[in-house]
Amino acid sequence: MSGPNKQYDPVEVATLDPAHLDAAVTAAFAAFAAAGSLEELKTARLAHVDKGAVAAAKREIGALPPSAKADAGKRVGAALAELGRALAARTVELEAERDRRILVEEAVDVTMPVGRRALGARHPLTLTTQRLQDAFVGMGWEVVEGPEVESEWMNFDALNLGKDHPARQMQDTFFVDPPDGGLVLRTQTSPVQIRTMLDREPPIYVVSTGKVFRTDELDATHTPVFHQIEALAVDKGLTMAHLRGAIDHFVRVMFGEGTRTRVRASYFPFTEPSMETDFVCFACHGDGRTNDAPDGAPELLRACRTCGGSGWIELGGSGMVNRKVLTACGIDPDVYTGFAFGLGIERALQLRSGVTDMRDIVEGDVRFSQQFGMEV
Ligand code: FA5
Repeated sequence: MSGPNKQYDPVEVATLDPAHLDAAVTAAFAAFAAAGSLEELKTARLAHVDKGAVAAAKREIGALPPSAKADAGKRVGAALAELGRALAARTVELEAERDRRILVEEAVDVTMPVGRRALGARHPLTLTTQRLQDAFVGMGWEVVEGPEVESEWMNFDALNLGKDHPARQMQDTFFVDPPDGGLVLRTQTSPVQIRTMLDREPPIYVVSTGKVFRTDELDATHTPVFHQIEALAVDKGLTMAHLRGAIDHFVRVMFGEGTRTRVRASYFPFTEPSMETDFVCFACHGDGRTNDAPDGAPELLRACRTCGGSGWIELGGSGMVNRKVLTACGIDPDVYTGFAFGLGIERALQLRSGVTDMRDIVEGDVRFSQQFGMEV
């Protein structure tokens, strides 16, 4: 480094020597050309422009006598300008190379097969429940709900199922601990009838869906936890004809025009008279016999295993609301009449979609649900 400089002495200020400056510029050019990446070019710039011989020469100018400053300044300025141009040109080249490399390295082949993520969808049972509700809502009925843990009084007594009724026995009903505590897992959606009639004045047109529980074994047409839909109408002048009409309409909407159903007399303590609606067996189509029994098999083995040989499967029960039930709910049976029906929703899905085994509906295998499409 130089001290105070009274005279322009190129030896003492070696960096300002033209040959020295030219050599520094040439070395910088070589370093720029050798840089293979923008990172390396930055290193070369730091070494040859920001620091190094040319930067030192620039600093020395200040120490020169005024007469020498202009000449030295011009040469250093020209050298820096040359380096700036070379640096910019090399930057453009290296940026273009980097962009080309990125395009190759990060290319996306849009024709490659991708791993598809399955979309979620509603369970076929949910879809069936909503369709059933829609059939009633389309007739102007209202959807209501009731609890799954129900009082024995609502589930049985208010429905005229006395203490000695077989449905109250342990083999049918799940009792909530302690067993004499008066609570059960509801065995039917009919207690919602009671709750509704206690809660509002006629005219009443309501429908309720939900889980019910019975100590049944799991088989092709039974499960211990299943779903029912319950419909209740209470108004002036309702008759069995209205009940038949409502069931017919609902069966047509739900299962299509040609669905074969039959009604037969039945008994429910809470309806009088009562009837049962059956649909034709989806496995044997009504003839009560199976095709897969071996030749020469006894008659017993030829009976359809789905319907037990009758050719019909029970869809639900119905009837005119028993006068005793109307009275227990504070409705005058001399002024109002009512009808009610309750269907098994799993059975409705079996009928609608030809599901021969109820276990497929409850076991939760996604391959079963997928066959119903992806309605969300
Ligand atoms: C009842 O539960 C009455 N509450 C129905 C009713 C409502 C009658 C209103 C009159 C007026 P039932 O026990 O028959 O009735 O059951 C109704 C339907 O539930 C049956 O027809 C059947 O479709 C379905 N079901 C019964 N048990 C099972 C089961 N274990 N698994 C699947 N579905 C069942």
